[in-house]
Amino acid sequence: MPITPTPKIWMNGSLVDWDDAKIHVLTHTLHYGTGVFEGIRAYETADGPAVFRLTDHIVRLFNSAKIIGMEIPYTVEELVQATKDTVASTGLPSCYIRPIAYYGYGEMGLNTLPCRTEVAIACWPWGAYLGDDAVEKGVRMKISSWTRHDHNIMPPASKTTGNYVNSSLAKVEALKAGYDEAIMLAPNGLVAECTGENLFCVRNGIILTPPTSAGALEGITQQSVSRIAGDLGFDVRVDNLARSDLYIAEEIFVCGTAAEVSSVNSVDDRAVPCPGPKTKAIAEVYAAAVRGQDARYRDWCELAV
Ligand code: PPE
Repeated sequence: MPITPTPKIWMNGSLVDWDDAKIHVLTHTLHYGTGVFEGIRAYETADGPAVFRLTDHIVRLFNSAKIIGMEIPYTVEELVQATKDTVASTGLPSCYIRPIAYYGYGEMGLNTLPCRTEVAIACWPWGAYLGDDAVEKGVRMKISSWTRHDHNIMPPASKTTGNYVNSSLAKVEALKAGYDEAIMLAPNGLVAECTGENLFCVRNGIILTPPTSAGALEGITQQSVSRIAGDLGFDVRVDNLARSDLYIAEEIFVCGTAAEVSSVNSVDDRAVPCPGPKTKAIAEVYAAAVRGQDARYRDWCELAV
């Protein structure tokens, strides 16, 4: 998706002009995929732009870094404030936010110990990731021929930039085959997640979502949606899913910061009822929650100014 420039990008402690936010071609992370990143959204609320679960996202950035042994030379509070400053500097009521911590120019070779971590935070307007009517119409899914990372190959719990080669391979394969998105299975064959979303599946009235141990990212939308589903009175459980569970599901939806809540209308050409009533109810509450319109979830909205 094309990027629309905004005035400023936060880089290593200060806001610089969009066009000046540059790195050297010998930047370590460009060569080895040794960065960690986040995807966050700010939404328009009655009180101004609010960043959805900002602190939780920044904490996860630090956890991603810790998993790969990277030290971030800032505190969580500093990067929370830096994110707010970046959003405020755009003047936009809502936007997508991309913080990234990476090893910069100056060291080469696989030993990251001497590398210095740099941090940048950019934001720009970004629309619906899986299409504007992804709740109503749903998306066509294909089980990928690519396997999700094994925990001892690339830890899937860390949003490491290099991990996303796996996601890109699966995404492009699915698109070229005429599908909208791919579902990734773990090395043991159980359902992990999608290329950039967590997955939920309804079977026998119970809403199930795969655990981190199956290779799913600890999704912040996944957690939010689970809480919302519980508050709506639904039975929600973290449990393993086989691909056959997907083929006979009563409903499937996927969720993520970029994708929000999107229905699935088929998996490997087996139709899934869509839009399902539980999916619709959850998507509606989520859309209100992120915009600060539901008092139960107001503390998830962190005002940018
Ligand atoms: N799994 C993966 C692999 C993933 O990348 C994301 C977010 C999720 C699950 C959902 O996590 P959360 O956003 O905390 O609910 N994917 C981000 C990047 C997508 C991209 O194309 O880049 C996002 O949604 O921002």
